Amino acid sequence: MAEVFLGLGSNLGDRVGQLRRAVLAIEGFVSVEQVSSLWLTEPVGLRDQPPFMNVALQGHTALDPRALLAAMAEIEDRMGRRRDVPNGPRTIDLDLLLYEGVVVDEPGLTLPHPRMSQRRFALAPLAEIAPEVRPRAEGPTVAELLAALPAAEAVERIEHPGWPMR
Ligand code: PH2
Ligand code: MG
Ligand code: MG
Repeated sequence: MAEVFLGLGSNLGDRVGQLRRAVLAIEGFVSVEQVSSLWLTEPVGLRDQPPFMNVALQGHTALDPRALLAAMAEIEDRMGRRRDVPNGPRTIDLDLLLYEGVVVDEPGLTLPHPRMSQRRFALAPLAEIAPEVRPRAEGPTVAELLAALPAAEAVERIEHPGWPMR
């Protein structure tokens, strides 16, 4: 079993409900051990869209990275994710941030996630559950990456009656 870290985001419709549904679906193929708080985050990239809710989770899986990505994409499809606007609004976005020990850059598979080190909405939830993890063996920890980010887009940890899920 490999340890994996996923980032989840939603900025359309019932954001918390969709994040809950996504975690339940992910549990079909990842043994989920930790889920972060909910973070309310300012949109990055395409700025003129609703605020996101982002979370990170950690678990173990028997799937290899490509099979895991395919299973994640199937959940996105099932949950009505449309892919018309790059970086645009989405009901659910599931990103594979880290897969234990794998550093790779191939068509369709880049690990660690190529933009996670620049994104506060990915690092802030991840730092809650995995501050000491090093995305690259000799590189900085998640907490160090987060501390090194310029203060740009706003992120805020929020309390919500539907979170944590259990
Ligand atoms: N995802 C994007 C683009 N911009 N901004 C925030 N705050 N959160 C996201 O998850 C996000 C984003 C593309 O996947
Ligand atoms: Mg994403
Ligand atoms: Mg994505």
